[in-house]
Formats: sequence, C-alpha cells, structure tokens
Amino acid sequence: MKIGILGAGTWGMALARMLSNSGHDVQVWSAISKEIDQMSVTRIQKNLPNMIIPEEVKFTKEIEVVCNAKDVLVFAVPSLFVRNTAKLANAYIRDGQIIVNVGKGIEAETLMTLTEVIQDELDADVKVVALAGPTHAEEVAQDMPSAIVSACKDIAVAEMVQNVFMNPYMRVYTNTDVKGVEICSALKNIIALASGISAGLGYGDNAKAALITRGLTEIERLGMKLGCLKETFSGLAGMGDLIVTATSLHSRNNRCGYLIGKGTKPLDAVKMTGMVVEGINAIPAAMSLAAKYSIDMPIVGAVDAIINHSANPKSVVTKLMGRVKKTELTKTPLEMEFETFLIKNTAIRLKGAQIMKRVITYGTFDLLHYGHINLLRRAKALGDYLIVVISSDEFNWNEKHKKCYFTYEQRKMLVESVRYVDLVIPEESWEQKRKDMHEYHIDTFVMGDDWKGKFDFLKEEGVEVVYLPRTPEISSSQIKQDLNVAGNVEKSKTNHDDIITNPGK
Ligand code: C2G
Repeated sequence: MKIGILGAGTWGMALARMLSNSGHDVQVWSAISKEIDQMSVTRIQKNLPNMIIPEEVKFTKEIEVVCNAKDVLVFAVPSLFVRNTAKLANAYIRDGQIIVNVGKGIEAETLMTLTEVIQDELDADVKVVALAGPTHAEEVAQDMPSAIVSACKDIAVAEMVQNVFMNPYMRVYTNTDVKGVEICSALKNIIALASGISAGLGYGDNAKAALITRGLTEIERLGMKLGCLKETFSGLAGMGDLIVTATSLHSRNNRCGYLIGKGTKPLDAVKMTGMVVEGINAIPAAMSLAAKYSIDMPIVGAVDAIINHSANPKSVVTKLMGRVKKTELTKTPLEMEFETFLIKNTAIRLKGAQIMKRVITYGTFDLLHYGHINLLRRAKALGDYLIVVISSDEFNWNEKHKKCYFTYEQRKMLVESVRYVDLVIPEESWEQKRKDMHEYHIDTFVMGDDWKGKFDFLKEEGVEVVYLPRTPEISSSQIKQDLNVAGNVEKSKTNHDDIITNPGK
C-alpha cells in the first residue's frame, strides 16, 4: 500500500519504519523542514537514537506530495497541531480517503476528539480511523511485541487498517467505538501524570495501582456518558494504554509527573522532559467535559490543581485520600437483584418454552414514582403480560383509608403509560384476588415485600406468589410529607377531575 505520514515525530517515525519493513511504500512529511533535511540524511529520529530509518522511507516538505495518491494517510502530529495540519492538507485530500489518526488528545476549545477535528477541517468525505493502544514508540522501533486498536465506525475500514498495520511484532484489534478509543487515549495521559507525581512524592506501587484503577473508572464514567462502549475501557486503548503509560519510564507524561512530584515547577518539568506532554494539553478539555456532563473526576481535578493552579501535591493527595466514602458498584443492590431475577427467570422461561406467562400485581400507585416503576419492571420481567390492578377511589377510601392525590382514572392513565404494563383493571375489594387469578389465567402474583406472606393463600389457586424487595426511601406518603402539601390534597383533587373527563376544556 501507498502510505503518507504527516508528522515526523517519535511515533510517526517508529510507524514509518514498521510500515516500510512490512513492505508498504512510505512517504513522510513534516511542517519542520529542518527535521526533514536532517532525517533524510542521518536516517535517525533524534528521540529514537537506536532506530535506523529504512532507506525505502521517502521524505517530502510538500504537504501536497504526501497527500497525493495514497491508500492511507496517517496523521501523526501532536494534538495541538492536528487542526492546522488538516487545514493545510485539505486542498489535497479527496473523497473516500482513509485517514488514520495516531495522535492522542482532545481539543480544549471545541471538546472535539482528534478525528473529529480532522473531519471538521476537511471538505472531502473521508473515512477516519483512530489507531491507539499500549505502544511506546521506543519499543515498536525495536520490533518488540505490541498490540493496538484500529477503531472506525465502518468496521470494514477498521479491518482494512488492521491489515495494513498488522505484522509479526504488531497485533491489531478492531473496534467501532472511535469516541471511546479517543477519550481513553487522551485522558489516560492525565492519569499517567498523576502516577508520575505520586512516584515523585515517594509513594509506591500501591498508590500507582490505585491511581490506575480509579483513573480508569473516571475515564469510563465520562465515556459511558458520551455513549461509548464499555468494552473499550477495559480494552487496549483503555486499560492497556493506561497501564503502559502510568508504569513505564518511556512515558513522557509519567516522567514529567515525576519531576513535578519532586518539586519542579510544571512548566520547567515540561521543558526538562524535552518532548510534547499530551497529558498537560488534555487537562482543560477533560475538566470541561467533566463539568459539562457533571462527571465526578477527582484524579483529573487533582492533576489540574497541581499543574494549573500550583496546588501543593502532598496536600492534594491528602484531600484525595480523605474524600467521602464511595462504592465500586455502579448499580444499586436492588438493580443487581432485579438482573439476577431476570437472568434466572429468562432461563426458566426459555427452558420451559412457555409463552404468554401472565403476571398480576395490585396497588394504589398514587403519585407514581420510581419505586412503583422498579416494582412494575421486575414484575414484567417475570412473564410476558402484566396486569396491574389499581385500587379504586372507593376501595382506597373505605378499605385502605388512603387519601389519594390522583383519582383512579388519573392513576390508571399514568400506569397504563408505563411500557411494562399491558392491562390496568380496578381493585374494588380485598376478596377479588382469588377470582382474578382464574378470570385472567394468572401464572404469577407479585407484590412488594411489605406484603410478604399476606397473599400466600393464592398458591391454592395454582399461582406462583412472588414478593419483591421494595425500593427503599421512597413512597407516596413520603413525597407528600416532603412536599408538605398534606393539607391541600382535598382542594387540588376537585379541579383535576374535569381535565381527565373533559380533556378539551
Ligand atoms: N412499592 C415498592 N417500593 C416502594 C413503594 C411501593 O416496591 N418504594 C411497591 C409496593 O410494595 C406495592 C406496589 O409498589 O407492591 C404498589 O404500592 P402501593 O401503591 O403503596 O400499593 P399498596 O398500598 O401497597 O396496595 O391489594 C393490595 C393493595 O392494593 C396494595
């Protein structure tokens, strides 16, 4: 294949060598013509002194030349120059061009990922691939075994790029979650800074492992809010790249963080690192994304405080360690219970190949709230058809001594609009349950476990009786109390009725 590489930096040149050794026809461009002059003669990239650039790799100073008639164009420029490079290349890029971005970062002003920036600048309709993973240039330059992800919305393009970059030393995996791969690639550099700072402070591997684990959780939290795939974060671009960046001294972000942890001023530390520290460039965008999507990202915030607000690293660590207690669970125990139910019940149903399993439940369902929905959702998961028997106003008043805010008609309309519910009928007496089981051919009777044991007699009617855990802390009466409107309930009841009965009014 004919490959054009824009950017003659460490990673760009390591890839140029690798692709050339795979037999591809490689041409490299850089905006810094001095670099081109030097490397085309010395065949050495200054940050990769042990690597010889193959003779077959050609160089050019004309961006038009590197873009012309190529099967794949690789953007290997630092994140801050991607937009400008795409602007320069725009005139020479045609429709259908496959573009592979290997830079890592997010644009602070627009919150765009680098493939989004490229597409934003190009007029042509191009196919953009994010190629990222745990691949230090220094090791790839020595053909040390590595793995990487080729991500493109169009899986066929991701696979074509997989074939171009695959070789005995580089295993390429495909993914369609471009956004997730790019979010990981950009934000893991910030966690690597944190890891370096921690080491610079004299902390050990425990702290490093904690930062990597919790750092990945922060990135995943943001990514899931942006609609990314969960698998991406435990994949090569996520966990893989985070481990290699946060633990290896090849990592500039790690090295730069180490100096800062030792007490060097951030700007001096960047100068001493001598190369682009993408983690620092990614902080503003990460902070804006966290704020925009109100995602809790304490480690990113801590690094921002140290780098951009000259906070003292040790006191930042003390604050991080002293934060409010948290859980690793992303679901409440109730949701976990529900999912177990679902799995168990689906297995039973599939085994029994039963159809139209009919479930019934009873209740007032006043001021419909998420506790009710949790109940209805789990009830429906136990079968295929859910009947909800709602207490009539008379039954509520005479039998349950409950004053409802909404009338039966209103409560019926609300519950009927819940997608788990198939039929709503009135509950007019305690005794109707036995009859209902036969009249509606019920398989399973469900109630919240505040009724545990009260309806076991229904087993005599041949139905399964299931009590589900109530959703704690919420109830209609709790809502009324909190809203402290108890006294006004009578007043508001009357003017609700005509809305339901004469909706046109
Ligand atoms: N529920 C729940 N979690 C909550 C509140 C209610 O799981 N936080 C469940 C209840 O356990 C019940 C259903 O939601 O299974 C409806 O609750 P209510 O409207 O309070 O019904 P209730 O007054 O218990 O009437 O003949 C049976 C009665 O009609 C039940």
